[in-house]
Amino acid sequence: DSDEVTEVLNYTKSNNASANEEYFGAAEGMNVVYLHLESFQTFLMDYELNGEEVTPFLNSLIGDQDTLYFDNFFHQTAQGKTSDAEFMLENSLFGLPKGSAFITKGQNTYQAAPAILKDKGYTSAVFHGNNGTFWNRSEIYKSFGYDHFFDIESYTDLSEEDMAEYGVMDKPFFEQSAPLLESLPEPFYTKFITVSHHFPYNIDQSLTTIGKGTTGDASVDNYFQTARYADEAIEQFFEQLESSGLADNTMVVMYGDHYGISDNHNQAMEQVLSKEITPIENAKLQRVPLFIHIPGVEGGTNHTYGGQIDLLPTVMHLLGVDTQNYIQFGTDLLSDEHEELVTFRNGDYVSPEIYLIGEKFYDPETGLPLEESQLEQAEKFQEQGSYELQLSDELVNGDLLRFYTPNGFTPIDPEDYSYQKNVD
Ligand code: GP9
Ligand code: MN
Repeated sequence: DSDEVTEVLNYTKSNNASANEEYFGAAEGMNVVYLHLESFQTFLMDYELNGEEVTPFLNSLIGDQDTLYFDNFFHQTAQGKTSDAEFMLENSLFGLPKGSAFITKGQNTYQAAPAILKDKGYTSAVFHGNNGTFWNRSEIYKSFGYDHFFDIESYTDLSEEDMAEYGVMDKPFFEQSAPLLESLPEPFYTKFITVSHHFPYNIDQSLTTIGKGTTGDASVDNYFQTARYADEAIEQFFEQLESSGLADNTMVVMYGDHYGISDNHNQAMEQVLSKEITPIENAKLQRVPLFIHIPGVEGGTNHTYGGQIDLLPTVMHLLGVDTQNYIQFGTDLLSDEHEELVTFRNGDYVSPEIYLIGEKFYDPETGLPLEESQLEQAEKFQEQGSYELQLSDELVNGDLLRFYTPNGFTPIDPEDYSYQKNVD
């Protein structure tokens, strides 16, 4: 009830990180495009397979003048995989410890990004070349306030070669999305969910431009080929943005959704990385790339520790939207007040100086158990993380946003939305 929501609100308010003046509003009024990079892990960035870059286009954006790149950004997903990543980035709420909130909590009240931006005049849309019902998207997107959902029905001109296991291959997907994107009124807030770089990473060999890995573990070896294909598809999308004239006024946010190679494949991964995969290395493998490309903003590599829960407040501040009255568990990655603590769904965490993995505290530099003198801080982080998970779960399980409407926010009625045939 309203007492419970007050406890949550008190916490998120006290945890709020105020915006960095240098970046607040840097993308104000711009279009937003999220590219959901299926199964991308940070180890791929700048990785060379037999002397060849796997992701040359994404690599070229690291150090690009308009692109911020975060190399200590972690996924925080659990069983809900892709849907957990989406849930966090739209709401800055944690996914549930079991199952997928997309499926079990699709009818809840949310104050998600599309709804927040609707009040600022934005139109919103998701593009995804799979069945709209997968992960219950066609329901929960209504509760998020998405105006349009372009699912497989919107992609008509397809040959067999254009299809991957989970939908349209990324190149035809982006190509056929272009006219749909260009037809949206500006400013728009959009998300493109890619699928071709998905486990077990099968791809028609005629579409590949790099060899396989040589570990003997098929999914690890194939992973490089579909990553290269996705990298080319992303480059194609950037070219489309240029040629449509949208590029100058569009912020592009790209994030890896979750690991692509699970720890069942660590033996092969030891060959790939030429090092032993200790618990600390395994935690570091949970890093996923985050790029924020904003025309006219000075880029560079940012080493801040952060996670998917932090993306929403970061993007909102870039758009010039104050977040302190919203219930969001993350904090702006660009704020001086951002706390570098990334809590995983199982209660483990990483931070620049302390990792908690399976009830053991480590010093990530040395790999050794933590010094006695740092235990107080380590336990403080642990308590903070578990309190956040607990509050987030109470909020989601109790559908508590029903009892709280932030000032200036117009509540969403899912009944106002229908995605059939995607016409108004
Ligand atoms: C399916 C796609 C894959 O539509 O988003 O989801 P995942 O299996 O990665 O959770
Ligand atoms: Mn996924």
